[in-house]
Amino acid sequence: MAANRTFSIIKPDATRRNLTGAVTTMLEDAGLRVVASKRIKMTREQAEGFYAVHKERPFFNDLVEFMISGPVVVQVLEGEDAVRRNRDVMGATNPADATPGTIRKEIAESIEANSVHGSDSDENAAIEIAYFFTPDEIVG
Ligand code: RTP
Ligand code: MG
Repeated sequence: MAANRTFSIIKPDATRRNLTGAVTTMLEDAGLRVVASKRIKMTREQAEGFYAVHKERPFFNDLVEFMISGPVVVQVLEGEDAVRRNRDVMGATNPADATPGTIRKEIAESIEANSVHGSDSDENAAIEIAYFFTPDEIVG
C-alpha cells in the first residue's frame, strides 16, 4: 500500500513526564515519519469537538478534563499503511491489555492517561488532521 497519513496526539500524561521524545522515537522506530508537529494546550471547546463522537459515553467529561489538564503534542504521521501501523505501535486502549513493546504498555499510566491517541480510519485521519493543521503546516 502507498504511504499515507494518520493523526496522533501525545497526551498530557506523557508530556508531563517529559516523554514526548520517547513516544516520538517509538513512532519513528515503527516506520512512521513526523511530517507536522506542534505543542498546544487544547481549549475545552477543542477537546469537546475532537471527542464529540464519545459525548454520550460515561467517560466523556473525565476524558475532556484530562485532555485539557496539560500540554499535548499533535502530530501528522506519514508511512505505509499509517493508520494501522500507528494503532499497532500504540497498543490496546487499556495499558493493562497492551502487548509488550507498545507505547501504551511501556509508557501509559491508565486507560484514561494512556499517553497517545491515533486515528482509527483513513476517513477519521483526514478529519482529525484538518481539525488541527492547515495544509501548509504539513511538510511531507
Ligand atoms: P484514542 O481514540 O485515544 O486513540 O484511543 P482508542 O481508540 O484506543 O480508544 P477510544 O475507545 O476511542 O476512547 C478514546 C479515549 O477515551 C479514553 N477512555 N476512557 N475510562 C474509560 O473507560 C475509558 N475508555 C476510553 C481513553 O483515553 C481512550 O484513549
Ligand atoms: Mg479512538
